[in-house]
Amino acid sequence: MITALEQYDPQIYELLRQEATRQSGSIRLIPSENYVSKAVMAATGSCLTNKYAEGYPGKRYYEGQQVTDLVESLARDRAKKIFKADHANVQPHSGAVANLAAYSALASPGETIMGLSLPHGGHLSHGWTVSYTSKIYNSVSYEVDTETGQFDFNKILELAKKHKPKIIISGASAYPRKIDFKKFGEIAKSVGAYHVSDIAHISGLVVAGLHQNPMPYADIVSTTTHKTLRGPRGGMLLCKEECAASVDKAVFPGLQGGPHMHTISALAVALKEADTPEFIAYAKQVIKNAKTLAESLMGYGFKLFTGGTDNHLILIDLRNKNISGKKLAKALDRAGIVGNYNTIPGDPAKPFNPNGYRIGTPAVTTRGMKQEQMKKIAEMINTVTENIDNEDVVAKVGREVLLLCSEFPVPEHFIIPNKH
Ligand code: DSN
Repeated sequence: MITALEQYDPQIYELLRQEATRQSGSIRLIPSENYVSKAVMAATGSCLTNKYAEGYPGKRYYEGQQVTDLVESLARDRAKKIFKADHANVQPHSGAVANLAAYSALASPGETIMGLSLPHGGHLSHGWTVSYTSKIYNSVSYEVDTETGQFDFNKILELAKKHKPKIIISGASAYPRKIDFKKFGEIAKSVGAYHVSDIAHISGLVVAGLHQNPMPYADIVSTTTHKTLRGPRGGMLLCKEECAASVDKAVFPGLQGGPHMHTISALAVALKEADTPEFIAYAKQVIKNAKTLAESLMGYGFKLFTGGTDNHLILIDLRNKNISGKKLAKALDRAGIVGNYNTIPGDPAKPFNPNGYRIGTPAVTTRGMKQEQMKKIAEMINTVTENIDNEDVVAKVGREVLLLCSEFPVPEHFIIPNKH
């Protein structure tokens, strides 16, 4: 397939080769990114990209579904098994669409939803002002306690009593600690609200049994499939039987047309991989690596939001270093260490120029890196931070990054040959 691409479209071939080189030659610390297996990649690039399959297994609007029905049923069954859910919808094209579908399954336009505010670690689609979710619904945001970094459940309950939301959303995109989904479920129940839990970041940790599974406490659980779960890019909804029909209707025909069957086949593969002892070992290592990276960074005087991590993610508060998140992110990127600048709860700096830097360990763990390499990565982050305007030092760290990467190769399908 790669040969065909090279022959027909050398420009795109060359760009993909460059991206493969970037992905294998850099330390990728964006906590929502990963490397999929060769099997997942093969299914993603399969003939199923040619097939329309509007509808669901056994009830489609096109013929020729002999194979697609079996593929989607397999994906659904595997998802139900590992997330302990009554029902799974594997069609959402992304996490944001999955979230919107969950809301529209439970609430009518104009009703109130309540989610974690974006600068406090929530996701845009949790009702943040610039998201369409806040135009359709009346959106109220709750926050974390900026001193402790914990959720103040008394305040969340107070807010819920005041605004009487139809839906309370739990879950986060930039939160380094465990989330008590049971408590969110109790609050939702006490005010007569539905509970939607977005576990996009941590779903791989949930299936590995390393984080509380919100399934018993939420009406609908939403996730992306490509973060710690290590599947193809997409979204998924899991729910109790009583929500199954409304969830399915909300995804199709409510928000989407034809599902991406090639992605669904790749998701089925990833879900099979996630149901193995090897996956549990990977997920445990993700957390061990994050803890070591966090401790090593603190040893260099970095201040971390909440003082550490319980999961795959670390949020560095750079205010004591007098460097903006963007400046550090760009300098580290030049050295081949790739994270993202991020807001810090309680810091008034705007999301486009915040004082935080967000990193995580899923991708480096998939490459086989362990605690020893996390200490080295912390040292390299510190060296760049201390020499932020010295391009010679940044370039020297870049050479160390390449050396480290060469010792931990990524899955072989990333190596696209350069014949030019
Ligand atoms: N944009 C994703 C992240 O990087 O956290 C959330 O979906």
